[in-house]
Amino acid sequence: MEKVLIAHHWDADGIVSAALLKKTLLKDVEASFYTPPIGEYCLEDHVLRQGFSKVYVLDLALPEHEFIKVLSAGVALEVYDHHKWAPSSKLAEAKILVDPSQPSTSWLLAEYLNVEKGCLAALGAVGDNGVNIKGHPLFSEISSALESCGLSFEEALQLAELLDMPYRVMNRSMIISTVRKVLQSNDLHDLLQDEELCKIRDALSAEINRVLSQPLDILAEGNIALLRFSSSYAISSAVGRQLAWMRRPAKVVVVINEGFFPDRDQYYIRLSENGIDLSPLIAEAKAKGWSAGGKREVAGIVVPKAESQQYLAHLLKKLEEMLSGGVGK
Ligand SMILES: [Mn+2]
Repeated sequence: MEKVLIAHHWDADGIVSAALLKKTLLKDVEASFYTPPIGEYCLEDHVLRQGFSKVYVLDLALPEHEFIKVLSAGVALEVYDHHKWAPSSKLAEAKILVDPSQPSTSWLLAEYLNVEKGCLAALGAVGDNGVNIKGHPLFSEISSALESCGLSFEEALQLAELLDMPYRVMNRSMIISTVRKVLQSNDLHDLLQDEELCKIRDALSAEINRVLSQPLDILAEGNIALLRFSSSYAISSAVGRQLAWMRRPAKVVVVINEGFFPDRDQYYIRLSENGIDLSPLIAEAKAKGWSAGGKREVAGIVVPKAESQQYLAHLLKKLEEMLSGGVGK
């Protein structure tokens, strides 16, 4: 029998997209599921040594060489994605469907595979966009898809949040077991009560509250708020967002998790209000060979512990300069 692999993103959209593809197009096909190491956009070499005749890649804008690797191994490739990228001619043999106008890969799948737009298709869109999906041109369709299986919008938000839990605690095998749970559940309401996922959600929110209760350092004449903490959970972005959006203690929030990696500190920088552009900080960190990402208003940078103290001083000075130069702009 033909054996195929479904490689998918680790988040809620990736999980429901994998389940949707298996349920529809691959109903009678033996399919294995795979998600890359969390935070890394790659397919590990062992993936191509398992005799799969085809690899499906969902919701993952991998670097092109990863896709070429699949084709060079003589394995057929199908890609479905809503991130913004354009396949080059080197991928001509593959079937590639990229449509950034779609709110999620799950919705794109339903659209292009011509299957019923139900809860799974809608959940990915809710997962990727959160409450902002309400402003999407397709929202009324998405909301009727949820209604068709009796999920309220609030329940869909909660469910999508739960489906993100395995990656939030960096548990890769739980991502795959969650795909199976989605496939096995007859009523998605049951997943709202899933003990394993709810336990993680509660532990994470308790941890976020613990961290948020710690005192902030207010620096640069009240323009920069700094929060250093130690947690084994990947919560710096959640903590930074809550501070910047809800509490707005300063123009810029700097959050540092010293407890996630043994050898590196996680920096998360977010603006509470517009005015400066953080992207030079990202470029600067990348030039040092550090892992860094983000955009104008948010930056995530992973700094080796040996250099962290020096970097923090540099960062604060640089932010202060940017803030004084950027006033009124
Ligand atoms: Mn997505």
